[in-house]
Amino acid sequence: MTKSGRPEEPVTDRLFATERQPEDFRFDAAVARVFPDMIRRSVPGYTTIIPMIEVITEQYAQPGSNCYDLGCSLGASTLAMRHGIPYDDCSLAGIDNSEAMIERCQHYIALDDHPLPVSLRCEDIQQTPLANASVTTLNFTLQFVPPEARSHLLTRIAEATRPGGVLILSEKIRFESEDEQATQTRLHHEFKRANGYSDLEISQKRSAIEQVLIPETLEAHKQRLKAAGFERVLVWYQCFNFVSMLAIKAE
Ligand code: GEK
Repeated sequence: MTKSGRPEEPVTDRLFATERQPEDFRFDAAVARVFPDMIRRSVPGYTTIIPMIEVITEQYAQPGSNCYDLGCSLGASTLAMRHGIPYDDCSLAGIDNSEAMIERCQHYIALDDHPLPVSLRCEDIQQTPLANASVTTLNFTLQFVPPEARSHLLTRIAEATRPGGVLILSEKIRFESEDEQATQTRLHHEFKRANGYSDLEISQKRSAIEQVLIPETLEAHKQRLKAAGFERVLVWYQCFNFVSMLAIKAE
């Protein structure tokens, strides 16, 4: 924080640029500080997905409903939802269990002058109360929830969703075929290289994140979303091993 109480300006992600002791990745203050740069240079399609969350929200938000951004980080997807919601009687909540993220997120929400109030909650999305939802977003967050807890969370979301409401689910995925897994992973690493990450940064980040971010196949996601209570699941975006799905509850 600066003396005026504002977060320091976001900076270029160099967290893995020098050799470091292996340690699991955490969403701490150092990560929160570089997060806008880190996610833009690491996740293919992120800069397309965010504005499309606004478009999708506009289509599926329902008057008098609640909208949730689960794992909101610094609020990029929360702000997209805020701008997409066409009703002033909706409520919007951004939830993240990283204090460092929520603290900075408050600042970004305050800088945005849209009138719809946003409530930010520093909570675990596995326990956070959900009700009367029309649009819920999990933009690259479910992948950090332990796999054995994912069904329960998705079932809670589906139960809390109104008829015709949706879940936007973006995830890093893995592929059944070893060949495809190797090719898509190589292309993702090339994307990171093209965005200025060195081989050392790519390999150290990979080791730090592999026990924390557990990707699953597209088929596993689709089946679980349907079992959780969504009628239809469609992929609306894919670039390499990153996808975004729209899960729709029956009318
Ligand atoms: C964006 N959606 O910019 N409870 C609450 N938050 C969690 C949990 C949990 N159990 N597990 C992880 N998180 C954002 C990007 S980042 C994606 C989301 C990434 C939070 C974690 O603290 C982090 O802020 C976020 O989920 C994942 O559109 O870093 O690849």
